[in-house]
Amino acid sequence: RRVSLRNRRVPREDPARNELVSRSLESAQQCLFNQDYGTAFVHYLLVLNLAPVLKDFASESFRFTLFKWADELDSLGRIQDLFDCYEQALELFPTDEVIINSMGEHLFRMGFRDEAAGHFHKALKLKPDYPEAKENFYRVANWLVERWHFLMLNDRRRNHKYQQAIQKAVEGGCNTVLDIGTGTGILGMCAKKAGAAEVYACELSKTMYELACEVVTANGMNGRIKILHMKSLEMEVPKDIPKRVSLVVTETVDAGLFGEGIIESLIHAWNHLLLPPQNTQDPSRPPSQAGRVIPAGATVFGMAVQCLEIRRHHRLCVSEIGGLATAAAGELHSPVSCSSEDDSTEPYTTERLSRLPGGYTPLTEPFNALDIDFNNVQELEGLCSREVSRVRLPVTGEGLLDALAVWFQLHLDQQSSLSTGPKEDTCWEQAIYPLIVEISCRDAYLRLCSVAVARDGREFRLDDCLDPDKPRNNPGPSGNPNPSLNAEAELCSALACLGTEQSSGPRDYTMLECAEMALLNNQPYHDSFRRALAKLITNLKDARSVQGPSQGQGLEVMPLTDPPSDPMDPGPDPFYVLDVSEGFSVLSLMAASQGQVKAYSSVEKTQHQAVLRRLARANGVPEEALEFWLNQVEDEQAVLQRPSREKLWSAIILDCVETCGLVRQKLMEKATLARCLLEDGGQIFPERIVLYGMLVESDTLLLESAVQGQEPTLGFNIAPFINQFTVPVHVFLDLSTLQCRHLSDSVELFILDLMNTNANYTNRDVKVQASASGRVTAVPFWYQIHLNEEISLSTFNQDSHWKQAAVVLHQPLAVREGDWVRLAVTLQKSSISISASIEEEAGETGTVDSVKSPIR
Ligand code: 44T
Repeated sequence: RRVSLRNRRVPREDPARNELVSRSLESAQQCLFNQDYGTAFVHYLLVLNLAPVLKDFASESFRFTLFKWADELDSLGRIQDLFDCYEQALELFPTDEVIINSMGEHLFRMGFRDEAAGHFHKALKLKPDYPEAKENFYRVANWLVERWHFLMLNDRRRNHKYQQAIQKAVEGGCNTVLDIGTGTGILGMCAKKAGAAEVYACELSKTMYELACEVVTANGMNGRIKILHMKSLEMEVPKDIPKRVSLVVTETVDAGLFGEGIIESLIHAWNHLLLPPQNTQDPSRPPSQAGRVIPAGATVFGMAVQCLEIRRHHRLCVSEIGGLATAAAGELHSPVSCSSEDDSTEPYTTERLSRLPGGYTPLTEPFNALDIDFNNVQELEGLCSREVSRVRLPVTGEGLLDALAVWFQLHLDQQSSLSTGPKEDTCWEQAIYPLIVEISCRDAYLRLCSVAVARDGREFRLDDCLDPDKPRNNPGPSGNPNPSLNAEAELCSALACLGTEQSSGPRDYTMLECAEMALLNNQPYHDSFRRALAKLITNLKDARSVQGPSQGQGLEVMPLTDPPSDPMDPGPDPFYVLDVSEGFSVLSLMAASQGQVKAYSSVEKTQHQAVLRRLARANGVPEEALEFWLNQVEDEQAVLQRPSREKLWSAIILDCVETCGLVRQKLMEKATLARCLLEDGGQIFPERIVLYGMLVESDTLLLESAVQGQEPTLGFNIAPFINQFTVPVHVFLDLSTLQCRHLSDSVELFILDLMNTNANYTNRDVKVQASASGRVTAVPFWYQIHLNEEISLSTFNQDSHWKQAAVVLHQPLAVREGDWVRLAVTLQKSSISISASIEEEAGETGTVDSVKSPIR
């Protein structure tokens, strides 16, 4: 689309400039035509900077050029250049939602999730109905405002206890307050409301900081609380706050207590931001002249547990996967139980023990692991250099030791505390320290030989500590002469000191994500694939043997040996199988082990490829039967375009459901492409997926998705602000343990046919009958994955590595038993939305409005 500049209004004053603009625009268009995007982009930049009046006219070609050039830069690994281009583009078009969204996608692919999320949010604010940005935003909103914010703000008891403690402190004389990690500003507002003269708050997350500013203004405290967008560790007196404060309030604690850096923050606060502590010998100093912290301290508890659910996410539990012996895989670890060079990995995961599918068995009583006084800076400073100590734990139940569960009590002040324990009615999760070695607990004591907790590439070994019979050849520098003394406090200092231990040297292991580990342990999954692949190959062999001679192929089925080197004797043509699963997958190897198959794996990491090679060797799969796709193809776009025409794929394995319970992005596009690359009779695995769902009433899901009005948040107006980050789809749900009432049977919601992508629809109305009366708050959903006509897998299954997801309805829908509910299901791109209404039956009109109940 070329347009002559003569028709455009360009300032006439400067003919040379006009000439330059005109020439550059022509060059830009010519380069675009020649697909020389880099040069086209530079020309466009020049044109639009010199003649902004052309922006409207050229915006579409400019964007097109930018995206093409960015993709090129991306595949060349020129990341800095890529982002520079976006920056330049945004200088010209600062409110262009398409450019902003696209930059977000690049950021996301590079792993800058928060920044990506910020871009999607911005694009969506500019254009609320922009579907691409919406889908992207929903997928990442969780990073921007983590879901626990909703839970914590909905937790009346926690809010109330904090409020009381703050109010008491302020009334007792602490009148200058700093809220560290203010989130939405709630604790700072409590202090102000209690009458504190000066209140400061800091928050490191940009999104949360901006939210806090909005919230504080909406609550009429604008200018009365000074909010700083910074980490408390960077704060200085008098630069950021005029003088030291008498009270620090904070809830910067995660499930493992220390994960948000509270120890470091408090040490810094005591040294730089707080007045000196009240001296117990000389209590004469008035509270306004002494510093203190809420919470005043914490007690950490631990408990050894057996838990299959934890085990299968952290270590390989099977000796055979889909017919392949696993012994040769070597040591496989989850990122949690194994050491890592990456400092950002934590030594624990978190789980709500009470909601673990299959439950857990305590193997010991809870033990007191550590007491910390947040008002004692010497103690805080000493914590990290404390020596590792030992503990003896009487075993109370027999079982396999899978993990240590850890939780804590937060002592807000002398009177009041909050507990995050597994038996508590709390929104908190517990920290899970998976243990590396499988140990049985047969008699009265744990028998541990080599149990360890690893962190940051170092290992904390429990062996010496826990085996009472083992001779102590190396008591270590602490050399505690009396191990029975205060034994429990010792394990804990052990926990507290995780990471300060010396490294026990590099070890030979491969790291897999928890979900990848659970996938390997998922035997039904692999057996199903094995059977489906075997069936396909048998069918194809039969088909070939019928038409065989005409194709010049042998009738006999021979195992694949060396690649046909002699052109006169091509041997039987192998069947080509491509596995494009994300992450680690052994499906390609399973295919290769069928014989007469040449399998391509899209496993990327060299360590993972090495595991597959080891497994291949150990299972007698010839080396050339397994290839790694990405070693050969630089351009990701080309992945599905091999092999050459005459060697079309017999099977392409697509990974269609993410662990979180959502359909993979671009699944249908991939299926369309894959279908074009299949040989006659070839197959895409799976050929079809069917979505199922059901009606449920679940308050838990509501509490996790939005702040439920003003009442839970101490009367402060917070909900409308943080609820901008509500997403309608909940992911990573354990449907089997979700606290909910089922209000219907499960019902088929949607079918995705991967073998005939044109046959798919995007909207569907489904009628489902309520089996009980109640309020429908959500529609959890899962998938039946059909590999072929006979073999299918459910993503809602005990052994599954998949979690489920749920659409939370915009407004709960009241139903009576027997009512018919109409679900309008939409699958746009790969994101699902569902709305529900009562199906009006003939003669029953007029009752519909009366059964709809708005949210509180
Ligand atoms: N999650 C709990 C952890 N911050 C709570 O940016 C419990 C998880 C949880 N700001 C399920 C349930 C639950 N200086 O906004 C955050 C964070 C900010 C700081 C300034 C600092 N030194 C810090 C440190 C952190 O503080 C806020 C709260 S952190 C609380 C984490 C419901 N899963």
